[in-house]
Amino acid sequence: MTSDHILSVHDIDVNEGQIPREDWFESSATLHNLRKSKKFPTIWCSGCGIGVVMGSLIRAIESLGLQNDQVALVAGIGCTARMPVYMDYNTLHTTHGRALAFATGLKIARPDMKVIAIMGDGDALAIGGNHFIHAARRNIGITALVVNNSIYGMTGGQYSPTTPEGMRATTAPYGNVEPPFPVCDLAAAAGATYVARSTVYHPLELDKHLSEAISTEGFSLVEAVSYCHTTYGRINKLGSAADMMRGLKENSISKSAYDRLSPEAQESNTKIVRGVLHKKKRPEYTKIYDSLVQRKQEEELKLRNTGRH
Ligand SMILES: Cc1ncc(C[n+]2csc(CCOP(=O)(O)OP(=O)(O)O)c2C)c(N)n1
Ligand code: SF4
Ligand SMILES: [Mg+2]
Repeated sequence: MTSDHILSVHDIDVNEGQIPREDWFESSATLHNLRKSKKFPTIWCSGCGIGVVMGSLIRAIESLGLQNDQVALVAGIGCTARMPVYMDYNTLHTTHGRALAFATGLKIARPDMKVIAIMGDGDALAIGGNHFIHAARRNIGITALVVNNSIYGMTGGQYSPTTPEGMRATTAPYGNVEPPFPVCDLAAAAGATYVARSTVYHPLELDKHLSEAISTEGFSLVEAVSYCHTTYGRINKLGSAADMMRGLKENSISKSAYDRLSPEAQESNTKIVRGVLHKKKRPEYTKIYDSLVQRKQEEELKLRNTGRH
């Protein structure tokens, strides 16, 4: 994404002198939350869906009226994991697969903060798979944002735990023989309290799911289904970024439409189901932990005061 591309997307005409170039990052709420011109252009290929998710995340945080310092974005390594580098919040760019491990430590130290772990499908579910299920099991108040492009984008298109069966990757030239992880089902089964999915063709849905997820007290997951036209798209002959974007429109169905299908049609559905897929109230980890520590401290104080310690 070049500077000029951002300007055109946001309908800012610098040529007509409306806004001096040095001020254009200040000219919209979304751009205002980017890390100024020194971090741009991004490393992303033109047309990649990751930028759409970044826009949604900023709008979701804005909609909740959070100050930038109340938010911490934590990421590992990957094209998706590069996102916090461009954003003007507290940010941690860590090691591959460890976003949730760092995010867990941060949330325990600063339970008042909104902690958001931004991960690719490989980051979250291959090398980081264990952290993922245990963060959900603990129900720690972190929002996991998984950008699922079905591939390891950054490293050149190796198959990932979400590559569909039969699809090709550089490490599966004859087609992938492994079944993919359904990340939303996995999170729900492991104990997450909010699970939702949409696609980069539907950014307004992503905005809504992200703001609901960030407001949730326990572990929340938003799966943002995206695409990688550069690796996965090319090797599977799926066309351009625009073709793959159109594919997300044609091959997805809202949860409400899915719910109206007959049981047989639901069983044979192959489309991506978009919507809130799971909600459950459970006590949040740092709250349980804090009240345990407080109880124990009060008990010790009582014992000390009665001279029995
Ligand atoms: C410990 C370790 N193992 C492997 C890598 C190489 N590596 C970097 S990113 C990546 C996969 C990225 O895929 P994904 O998480 O799906 O993100 P995407 O690039 O598709 O957004 C891998 C294997 C690494 N950096 N560190
Ligand atoms: S390699 Fe794929 S995932 Fe990475 S920026 Fe390019 S299109 Fe996006
Ligand atoms: Mg990926």
